[in-house]
Amino acid sequence: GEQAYLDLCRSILDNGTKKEDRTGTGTYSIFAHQMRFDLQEGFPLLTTKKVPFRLVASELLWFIKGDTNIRYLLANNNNIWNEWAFKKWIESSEYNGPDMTDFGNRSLKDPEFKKVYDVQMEAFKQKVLQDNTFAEKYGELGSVYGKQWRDWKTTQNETIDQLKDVIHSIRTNPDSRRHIVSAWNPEDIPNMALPPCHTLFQFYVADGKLSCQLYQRSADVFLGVPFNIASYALLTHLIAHECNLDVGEFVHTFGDTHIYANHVEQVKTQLQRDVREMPVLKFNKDKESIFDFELSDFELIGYDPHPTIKAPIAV
Ligand code: THF
Repeated sequence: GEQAYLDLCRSILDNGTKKEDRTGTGTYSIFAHQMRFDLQEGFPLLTTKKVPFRLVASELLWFIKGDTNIRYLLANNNNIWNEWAFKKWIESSEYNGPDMTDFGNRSLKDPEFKKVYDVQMEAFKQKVLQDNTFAEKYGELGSVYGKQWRDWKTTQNETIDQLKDVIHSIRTNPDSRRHIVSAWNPEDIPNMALPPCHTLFQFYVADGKLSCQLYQRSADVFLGVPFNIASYALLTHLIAHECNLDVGEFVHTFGDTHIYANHVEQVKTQLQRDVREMPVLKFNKDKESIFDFELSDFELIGYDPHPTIKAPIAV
């Protein structure tokens, strides 16, 4: 449960190697780790800080729809993917506003720049929401999760709907050892705003329960991982429901497991807090197919977390 997450944070702070990274922020990292969450014990949304479930759920519904355009997220007031679309926009030849090079790091260090950046980002968001042509071009993140899950293109130019197929295989052949969905499509990586961090997941059925294991190649332990745990837990609940199974375990396996240098103080704050009772997930069981769910179908009962801890996202 949550203690496994806190233990992981502690062990990275104690034993992590300082490395430089793509974003220029610097991280403390360890290589290869595994955590397990028994989904029968409750819904694994961290309680030692507030994790916005609404954002987790709308991001998952966006993946499930096969959508790769941030417009849907913006329409749901979800801003977690904005920076990656914005980056493509400011690097395009059509952008002629103020210089936004390295906007992530500069907006942290330079308050004057931050003001200019905020104006540009707000204008970008409004344009994606209001201008269809602009949204199609610049709201698009390319061949990210939704595309690979629902619309993987073969060399014969056929489409593979991995999510539909895996649900079919769980229902019809539960003992199969091939219940796999892969977001890692080497040929398509150049067309992605960001290569997938949660790379591949597998389901397993035993004793009427559905378990899921995720292999995550790169894990932002403070900001991303709490989202990722909740997201795959929710996905497991929905697929179990569609397949008339109970939920089993969510097993989270990691490659490069890191805490960004500018998240260390936040992690220390979180480690001083006591773990509270896990919430319980309720959802509209009248819906059968995972493709039919909307945000309003989900509800968390008894979520009483410690306050939010703010931290900058590395771009
Ligand atoms: N890039 C990095 N550096 N870390 C990631 O975790 C990550 N993701 C997705 C894509 N690129 C990544 C995006 N997921 C937040 C949470 C998840 C994200 C991106 C951002 C975040 O900032 N969460 C805040 C709340 C934000 C808000 O309220 O708008 C938080 O406090 O939890 C890994 O999948």
